[in-house]
Amino acid sequence: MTENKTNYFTEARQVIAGGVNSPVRAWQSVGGNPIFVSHARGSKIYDVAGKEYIDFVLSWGPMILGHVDPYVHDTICRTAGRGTSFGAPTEAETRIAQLISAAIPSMELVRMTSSGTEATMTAIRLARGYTGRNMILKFDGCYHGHADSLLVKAGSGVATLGIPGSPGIPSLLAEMTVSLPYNDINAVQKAVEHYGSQLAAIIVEPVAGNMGVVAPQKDFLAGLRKITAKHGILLIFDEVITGFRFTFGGYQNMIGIKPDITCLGKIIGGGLPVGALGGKKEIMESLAPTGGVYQAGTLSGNPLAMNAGLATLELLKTKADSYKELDTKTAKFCRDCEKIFSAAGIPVCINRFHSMFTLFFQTGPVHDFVSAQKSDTGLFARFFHGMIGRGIWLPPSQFEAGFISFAHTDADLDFTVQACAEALKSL
Ligand code: HOZ
Repeated sequence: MTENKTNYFTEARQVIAGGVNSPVRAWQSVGGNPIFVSHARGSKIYDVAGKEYIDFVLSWGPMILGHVDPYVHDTICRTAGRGTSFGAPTEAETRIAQLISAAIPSMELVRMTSSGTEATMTAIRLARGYTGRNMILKFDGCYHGHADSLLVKAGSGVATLGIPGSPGIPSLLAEMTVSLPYNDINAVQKAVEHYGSQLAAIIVEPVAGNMGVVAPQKDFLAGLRKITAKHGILLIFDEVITGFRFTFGGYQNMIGIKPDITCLGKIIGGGLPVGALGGKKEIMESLAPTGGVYQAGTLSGNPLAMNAGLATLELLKTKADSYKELDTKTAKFCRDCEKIFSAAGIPVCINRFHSMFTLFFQTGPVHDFVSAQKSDTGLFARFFHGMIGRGIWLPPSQFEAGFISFAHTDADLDFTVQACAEALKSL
C-alpha cells in the first residue's frame, strides 16, 4: 500500500467532514489515505513531500492546457490585481458568453454559474418552469452534480461509494426522476410512451464520464433528439466534462445534434470554479429577470473565473491541430497499455473517447452502468496503488475518467506505460 501523508489527513478529518471537500478525494474505495497536493505544473502534480506524479486527473478535466499555463496564469494575476468580486456585471462576462455561443450555436443565450452542479440544477428548474411539467429522465451511472433531482442512480462519487440514492432527498422529489440504462433507446421510447406529457426534460452526458468513460452507441443521441422533439420534452446535454474537451465547442458540434439546453463547466473556467447553461433564446428568457424561473449567485460571473476561462478559450480556439494530436496520442497510449495488460494476462477493457479514458478491470464491453459495475474494483484498487507508488496520478475510483492534456509529452506517456508494466507484475 502506498505510504500516505497520514498526519495531513488526520488533521483534516478533525475539522472537515470526512477530511475532504468532495467525497471521491478521500480514496475510500481504493483504501489508504489521500495524498495531499502542494502544487502542479504542466502535466505534473507534486505532493506535500515534493514527490512528482504524472497527472491524469487534471482536476477532473478542466486542466486541458496543463497546469499553470503562462497565459492563463498571467491573466489571473492581472485580473486579481483589479479586484476579485464585484457582484455587478463586467465586460468579461459578455466576452466569454460571446465566445461560448459562437462555438456552440445551440447556446443562443448563456447564464454563468459557479459550478456544474448549479448549471444542471438550474437547467432542470428551467425545463420544469418552461414546460410546466415536473418529471425528469436521466440515465443510470450518469452524474449531473449533486442537486436533489439528479442524484438518482448517479455515477461519480455516488457510484464509487455505492450509495443507491442519497438520504436527505425527499422521496416525492426522487419519484419525479426516472433513470434508465444508458444507450438503451428502446427503454426511453417505452418510458416516454408511459410518462408522456409529464416529462419536462431528458438530461444526458453525451459521452458518459462519471461511470468511467462510456461512449454513446450509434443513434442513441439522435434517437433522444427525435423522441424529445416529438413529445415536447426538452433535451439537455450535460457537457460539463465534454465541452471543449474534444474540439473547440461541444460534442454536439461533432455529431450535429442541437440540444435545447447545454450545461458546461470545468474547461470553460480554466481551473477556477465555474459553470454555465445556455440554450434557445425563448427558453433561456424564462430565467429571471426576463422570466419567472429564479436563479442567482453572488459569485456567478466572477471576474477571476471569467477571465481565466476567457484566456483558456482564446488559446483553445487556436488549437485545432493540438486537439487532433491529443486524440492520436491518447489512442496510442491506450493501445500500448492494452498490450501490457494482454502480455500480463490480465483482462482489461479500455474505453477511450478522444483524450478521456478508463481502464475497466474486466473483459468488457462496457456500454452502460450495469456492465461498468462488473469490473473487479479490488484489482483496480491494487493497480491504483501500484501506479501512484510509481509516480502516476490516476483517478482514485473505477468509476471516473482519466484525462490527458496538451502538456503531456510522449515521454510522460511512455513512462506511464512502463510504470503500468511494472505495477502489473506486483498485482
Ligand atoms: N465529481 C467529480 C468527478 N466526476 C469529483 C470532483 C472532485 O472531487 O474534485
